[in-house]
Amino acid sequence: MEAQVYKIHSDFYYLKNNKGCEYTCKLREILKKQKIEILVGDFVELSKDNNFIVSLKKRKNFLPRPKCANIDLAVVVCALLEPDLDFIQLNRYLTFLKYHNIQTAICFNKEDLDKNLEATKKSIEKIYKPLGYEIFFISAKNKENLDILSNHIKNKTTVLCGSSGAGKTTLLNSLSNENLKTGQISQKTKRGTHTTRHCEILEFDEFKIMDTPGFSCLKFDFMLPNELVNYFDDIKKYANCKYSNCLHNVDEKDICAVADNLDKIDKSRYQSYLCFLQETLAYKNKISKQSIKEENFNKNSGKKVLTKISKRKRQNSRNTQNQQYKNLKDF
Ligand SMILES: Nc1nc2c(ncn2[C@@H]2O[C@H](COP(=O)(O)OP(=O)(O)OP(=O)(O)O)[C@@H](O)[C@H]2O)c(=O)[nH]1
Ligand SMILES: [Mg+2]
Ligand SMILES: [Zn+2]
Repeated sequence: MEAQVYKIHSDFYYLKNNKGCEYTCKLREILKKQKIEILVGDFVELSKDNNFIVSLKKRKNFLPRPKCANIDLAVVVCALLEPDLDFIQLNRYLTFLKYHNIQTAICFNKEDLDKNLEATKKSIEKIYKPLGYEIFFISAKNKENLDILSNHIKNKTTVLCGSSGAGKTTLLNSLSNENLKTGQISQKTKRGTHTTRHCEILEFDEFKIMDTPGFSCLKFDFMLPNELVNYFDDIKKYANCKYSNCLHNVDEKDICAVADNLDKIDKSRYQSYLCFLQETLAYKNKISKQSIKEENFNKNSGKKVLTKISKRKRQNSRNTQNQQYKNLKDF
């Protein structure tokens, strides 16, 4: 029988089939041996006695953070205030989701706290509307403007992403009349206090929604520097530079076409690009060193170096994905 994982807690997997029957299962040893990781949202096959997960069905997509699979829509929730809106963090989520090819909307929450709401809306829409994002301004706590959002998530499996304290659980509670635990913003750090600890799908008549723990340490330490611009449409459209390997981080207008058009690119978007670029450069540096070390080790130990293709060419998460698909096929 097929069922979907809606929660994982230590070694236990909580599942529901399409008739709404619930099961608590463990993983078959063979899946553990094959290092197949089952995520919330995965469709799996159960053993005859319904006590074990025996295989994983092919995924439509997946996210390594928050760990979940088979997502129709990601909604990035960010607070306008308390904590202050952090554009770099927001762009981090958006870039990451674009990399994973997941349709994304942005929900700007806590509009009740913003005294200059109209001006805020204008400046935000100017940046994110041209990028094609569906944008919502809401107050999850006061249940303001939730209609359009609930319409947008109808018949979809939606994952709520965003930093701790943004109001993801409050939003889920308001959309569904649930009463999941929410947390206060710390007076000291002005951040959330990591109230939600697990990823979980909640199923309602018209939608499925996943609450996730907020996290902040998402880094672009899996991507090569020249790839990053592909996830910044607003920068890429000007990236017709003198040298094809330009990383658009030089301040020389006759060399970099992006530098030449900086007045047309939003400052915080370009700042985010430069920030993530540093992380990709650090990654490239790290894997270059590693592959030189490995090549030297192989030479010194008399091993034949079979391939000159260094790890530089590889991307961790895509590799992991391919591996998982390969494991599935091998079943
Ligand atoms: N003023 C105001 N406060 C809100 C709103 N939405 C959420 N909050 C408050 O923000 C705090 C954090 O909300 P949560 O829903 O726990 O945030 P979260 O994103 O789930 O946080 P984690 O579970 O830690 O990732 C709580 O004190 C909420 O009452 C809102 O629309 N307006
Ligand atoms: Mg929460
Ligand atoms: Zn350039």
